[in-house]
Amino acid sequence: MKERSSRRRLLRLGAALGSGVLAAAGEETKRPGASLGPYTDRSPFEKSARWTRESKTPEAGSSFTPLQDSTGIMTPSALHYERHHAGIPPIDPAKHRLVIHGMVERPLVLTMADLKRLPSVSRILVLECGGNSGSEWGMKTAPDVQRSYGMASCSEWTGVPLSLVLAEAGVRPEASWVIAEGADACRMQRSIPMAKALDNVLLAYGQNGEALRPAQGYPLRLLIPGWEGNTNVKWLQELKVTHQPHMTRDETSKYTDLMPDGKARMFTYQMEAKSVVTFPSGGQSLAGQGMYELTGLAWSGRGRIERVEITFDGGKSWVDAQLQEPRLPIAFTRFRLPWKWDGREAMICSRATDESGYVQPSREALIDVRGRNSGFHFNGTKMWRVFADGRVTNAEA
Ligand SMILES: Nc1nc2c(c(=O)[nH]1)N[C@H]1C(S)=C(S)[C@@H](COP(=O)(O)O)O[C@H]1N2
Ligand SMILES: [Mo]
Repeated sequence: MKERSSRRRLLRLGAALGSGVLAAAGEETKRPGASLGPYTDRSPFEKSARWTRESKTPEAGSSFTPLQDSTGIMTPSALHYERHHAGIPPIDPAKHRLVIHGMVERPLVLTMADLKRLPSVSRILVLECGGNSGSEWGMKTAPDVQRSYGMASCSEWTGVPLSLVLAEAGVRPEASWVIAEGADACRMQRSIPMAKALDNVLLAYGQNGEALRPAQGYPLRLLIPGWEGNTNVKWLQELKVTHQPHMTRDETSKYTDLMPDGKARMFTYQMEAKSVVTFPSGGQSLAGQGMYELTGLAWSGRGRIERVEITFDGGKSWVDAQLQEPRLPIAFTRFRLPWKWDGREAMICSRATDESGYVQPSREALIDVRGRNSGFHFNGTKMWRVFADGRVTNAEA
């Protein structure tokens, strides 16, 4: 009882309960409400939405998950980020085929019905575009967490292990790569090393308890745990087994890292540990001093998140955040920390460590090593500045 009353005083929230408050709220809801529906939408009061980046052609755009509004670790399918190079193809699943050929003993043509008869697996996994946070390399960083870190989302994916289908086709011993191709207009292709293809890749048809969304690759996509989004070929129609990579557009001119010495890193598939504070974050504002819950998301392509540290003073001192269970490998991990804001300017940032011992670098340390030529694979930390009037911006603003 004592503890409860002291917590009350700490919060100082809410208006006093006067007569009429309950009665007024009651009037609108006394009549019968909306009826049942076959497929529901969220409350019309909820406005959280993807932000879409303008591109030269509308079918080659990206949309970003509103991480600032997210709760827990799952991304609703309707808010999953989208990235496509030639629009969303309208595919009838009854007509869709997956062809597996090349250096195999038994070439296969599989229907969706064939695939769904095979043993399946479900995994909660983060998917992140290799170009996520690309703006952080530049002098002018994006103003909020959605635009700077929002090309990452976390879903439960269901599908058939690729290793199972490859075993069925019988991979020849001299084969070392699988070339995946999408059925969209650009016929997007990526080369996947055989070791990864046989490890933990999914031919996914399910997302968050239902079929994939059209934007996510309906009816079939690759899901390559921990690897840059681009390799997760959507609308998957072909797997060609070969002895060399195809050096496709998206692994030569794009998704490579141009280093300061002019050489480019290629096939940098694995996404490194990353984290970002989602509250307080750029564009938000604090209502006044007192208690808040600082929160954010951390993830790593290498496995589990082991630790997230928070600084409030621009990196001079760090404290450990609480990690919400379950901490799944290669999934969003939610972190939280109760925070009493004293009304003074603060510089807030998170730093993640994954189970391999890898520590997320600061933006400055990353730019020191990799230069500024690269648009891809930015995993540096993100500093937010809280002003005395409660406004929050990125530190560079
Ligand atoms: N066929 C095909 N697959 C594709 C793409 C595409 O344009 N076509 N975009 C890739 C890129 S760049 C990313 S980041 C992810 C995005 O997946 P999502 O739209 O489900 O978030 O899909 C990848 N797979
Ligand atoms: Mo991407």
